[in-house]
Amino acid sequence: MKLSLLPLSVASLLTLASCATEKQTPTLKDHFADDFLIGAAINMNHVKGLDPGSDSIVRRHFNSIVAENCMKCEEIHPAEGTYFWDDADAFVDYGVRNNMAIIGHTLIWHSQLAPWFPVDSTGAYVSADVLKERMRDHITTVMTRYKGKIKGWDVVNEAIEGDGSYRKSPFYEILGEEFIPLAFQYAHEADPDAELYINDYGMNMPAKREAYVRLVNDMKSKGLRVDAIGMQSHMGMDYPDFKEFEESIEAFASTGCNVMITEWDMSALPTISRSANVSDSVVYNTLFNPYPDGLPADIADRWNSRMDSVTDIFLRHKDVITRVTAWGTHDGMSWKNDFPMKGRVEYPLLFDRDCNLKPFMQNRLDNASDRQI
Ligand code: 9MR
Repeated sequence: MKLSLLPLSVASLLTLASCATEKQTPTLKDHFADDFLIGAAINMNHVKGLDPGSDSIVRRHFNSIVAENCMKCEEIHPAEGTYFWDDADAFVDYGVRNNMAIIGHTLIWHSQLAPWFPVDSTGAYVSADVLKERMRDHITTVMTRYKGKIKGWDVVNEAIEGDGSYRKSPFYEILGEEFIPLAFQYAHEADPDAELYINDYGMNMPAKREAYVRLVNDMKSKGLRVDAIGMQSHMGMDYPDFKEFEESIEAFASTGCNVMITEWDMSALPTISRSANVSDSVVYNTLFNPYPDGLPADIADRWNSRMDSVTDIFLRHKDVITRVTAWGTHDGMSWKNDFPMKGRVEYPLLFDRDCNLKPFMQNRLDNASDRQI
C-alpha cells in the first residue's frame, strides 16, 4: 500500500520511525563537526549519477568535496584560449546543490599540464614573460568563473622533491623558484576571498618539510597570502613514519598557516612505491596484487589500527587542521586500484566496496557518546 493511502496516524508513525533511525545513525560530518571539515575527492562518474554509492556516501557523511580530475590544466584548458567548462561546472553545481565546502584542485602542477602550456609552436620552452602571462590568464580565468562558490584552491601542487630541492618542472625550468610566489600573487588578485593552499605528498620527509616551511615563511615575509599547507597523506602499511608526520604538522603550523589533510588514503597492499607521482608506475605482477578476493582479517585489523592512529594524530592537532579530505569515497573507485600498478584490488579508503564504513571509524562513531550525533 502507498504510504499516502495509510491512515494518517500510521503513516506519520512510519515516517517518524524512519527519521528517528536516520537521526540516531551518526555521520562523519556530525562526528567531526567541532574538529575540521571532512571531505572527499569526487570524479565525473559520481557527478553524472553513475556511482550512486559514492553519491549517497558523500551527501550523508561529508561536508566538503574536491575535484579529483576535472579542474586539472589538461582537462579544463586543453588548448591555448580554449577552456572546457562542462565537467568543472557540473562538479561545482553538485557542490553548491549539496551545500558543500568546495575545493578547487589544482591551478599550477607539472603533471596533467596541458602539453601546449609551457612551449611554443616549435615545441621549445616559451620565454619567462610568456609563461607568466599564461599562468596569470589560466589562474584568473578559472578562479573568476567560480568566484564565490569555491572555498579554496590548491594553487601550487607538488613543487618540491623529497630531498627539499625544487622539482625540475617546466615552471621551474623557465621561471626558477619565482613561479610559486607568482602563482600565489595571481591567485590572490583573481579572488581575494578564496583561500589559497600549497599542497604536496610525502610531507613527513624532513628535508621536504623544511623546504616548505622556508618557502611559506619567505612568501609571507614578502606579503603574500598562503592560507594552508596541504599534506596529501597518501599512506601505506609501512609509511609514513607517524612521528615525522606529526612533526611536520607542528612545523607547518609554526608558519601561522592552517594545515589540511588533502588526499588521505592508506594502501593495504605491499608497498611498491611511496610516491604519489602517477608517472612512477610499474607493470602488472600478481605478487603485488595479493588479495584480489578480499583483505585477510589480520591485514584488515592492522590497516584499521593504523588508520585509527592517524585519526588520533589529526584530532591531537585539530586546533590547526581545518580540513581532512579522503582521496575518494569507497575502495571500488580509488585511484590506488591502478597505481602504481594497473589492475590491483586495493582497500585504501574509509568505505569498502559495499559502501560500508570501515570498522575503525564505525567504532569511533558508535562509541562517541560525548560527541554530537
Ligand atoms: O586520483 C587521480 C587519478 O584519477 C588521476 O589519473 C591522476 C592523474 O591526474 O591524479 C590522481 O590524483 C592525484 C592528485 O591530483 C595529486 N596528488 C596525487 C593524486 C594521486 O595520483
